Amino acid sequence: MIGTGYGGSVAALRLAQAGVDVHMIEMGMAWDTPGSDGKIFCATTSPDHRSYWLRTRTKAPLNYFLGLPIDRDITRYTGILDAEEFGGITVYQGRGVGGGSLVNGGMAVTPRRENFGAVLPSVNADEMYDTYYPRANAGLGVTSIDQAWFDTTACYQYGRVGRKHAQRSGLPFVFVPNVYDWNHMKQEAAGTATRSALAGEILYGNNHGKKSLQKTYIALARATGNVTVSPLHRVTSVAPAAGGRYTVVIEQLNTSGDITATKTVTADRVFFAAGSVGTSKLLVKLKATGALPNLNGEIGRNWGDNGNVMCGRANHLWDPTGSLQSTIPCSGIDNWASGGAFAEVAPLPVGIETFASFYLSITKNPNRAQFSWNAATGRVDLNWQTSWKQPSIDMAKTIFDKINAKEGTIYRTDLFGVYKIWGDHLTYHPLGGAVLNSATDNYGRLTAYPGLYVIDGSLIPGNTSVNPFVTITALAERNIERIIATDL
Ligand code: FAE
Repeated sequence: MIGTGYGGSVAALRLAQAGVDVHMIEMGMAWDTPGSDGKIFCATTSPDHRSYWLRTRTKAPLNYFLGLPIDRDITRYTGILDAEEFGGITVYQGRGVGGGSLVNGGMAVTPRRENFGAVLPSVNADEMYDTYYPRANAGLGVTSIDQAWFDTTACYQYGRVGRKHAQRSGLPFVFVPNVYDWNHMKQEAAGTATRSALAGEILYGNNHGKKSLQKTYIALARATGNVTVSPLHRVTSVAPAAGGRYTVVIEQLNTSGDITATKTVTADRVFFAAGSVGTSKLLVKLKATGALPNLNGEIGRNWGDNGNVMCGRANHLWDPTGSLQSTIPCSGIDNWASGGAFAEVAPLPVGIETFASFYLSITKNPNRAQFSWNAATGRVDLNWQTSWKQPSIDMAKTIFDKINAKEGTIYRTDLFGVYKIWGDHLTYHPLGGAVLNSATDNYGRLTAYPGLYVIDGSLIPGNTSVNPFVTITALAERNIERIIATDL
């Protein structure tokens, strides 16, 4: 198993339960040991060496405040959040055992059924909604906020302002499920549990309360006794070996990112679960450099950013959003049907009153990019261009222009630079690059090479209409069930 995110964790658990010995290889750290401050993870407001993957300066997604840059120098370390830069976009990804579940907002959203045909056209929707989405939601520990508590707690004042503004403009406000333990959050608010969501923890990990994959699928997988996990190990090559097996080359890293050993193992089957970017980069390189030359021509294509775009709005002084904000989003504005945008009502947990409302929008951006091997640099490039975010901005404006007009408010221009409204330089939701029923068969098999599979976000062609990890998990549940039944 290459990678320990959603796809990798689901596949590891189900294979292990079927009696298969599974070796999970993860380039990031284990994240199971506290640092000198007694904490495993650092807070978003005070990033240290643990924050970023092999950087000497932080690269915060929201990188300005009041027009001033907020990034700071850090010691280079195998930190938890990778801000991977391509020509036209920075792709944020989790690094460590648990993948994106270590750093994400935990928003666990099942797409509306009427949108599913556009998300995964070759997949039977009845099976997904009857069996695999429920299985994924149960496995991830998804629950919803107690709405009576939402209505009264100080830490969701920003959510209530978001609701009021959406509803006053006639836009559909929705509550969104999450994997955070809501009882723990209530105790944080009451002062009876150590604060995590209420202490600004999120982007660089949550010390308490969040049910990351380490606590769900990976814990169950380890409990079978059939799973070994190797953190700080990075797969660099997979090639056919004798007897229908595969030779896998793995580099061991130290916490400075240096290679301390190179290991070669042989496997009966290899699952690419390195995430959309990780899997696409590996497959494109292996096809181009001759290790897996027969991979089909769709490898590396149909990559999208889930239409991510961010913005903030400046509220009136009578609409404070609160100095104490839970980092865990629990609501959104669903204008997908009429405007092509679904906006998370997101926190701005800086610890002071900002009078700002902040949003991450997921939009129906039709642009798709391609990964390609660059022989001159020995790297894989992605041809996404920043200007390709314009459709996303236009769709997000169907929500926020309307709210601003109704409220008599304006956009914040100090969060992404000086006089810059839109956070259009990034994505949290990379999807595609080895798309189902195109680069693979309809269950993720790389058919030119029996025993090689893709089982992560790279199977999904660029957009899920909502936050993606429930769909990645459900699709992995579907595919691994078929693979275990027919291929083992
Ligand atoms: P992923 O979770 O990225 O796991 C891949 C793993 O493979 C990583 O641990 C890598 O370190 C590892 N890896 C990569 N290359 C190699 C290699 N060569 N050798 C060994 N290991 C390797 O993949 N989604 C939601 O649904 N709701 C949210 O609220 C949400 N918030 C987010 C917030 C942030 C800041 C970010 C960055 C993402 C967020 N996401 C959210 C996206 C979500 O985390 C992402 O879609 C999934 O994690 C992708 O799952 P995969 O299994 O594809």
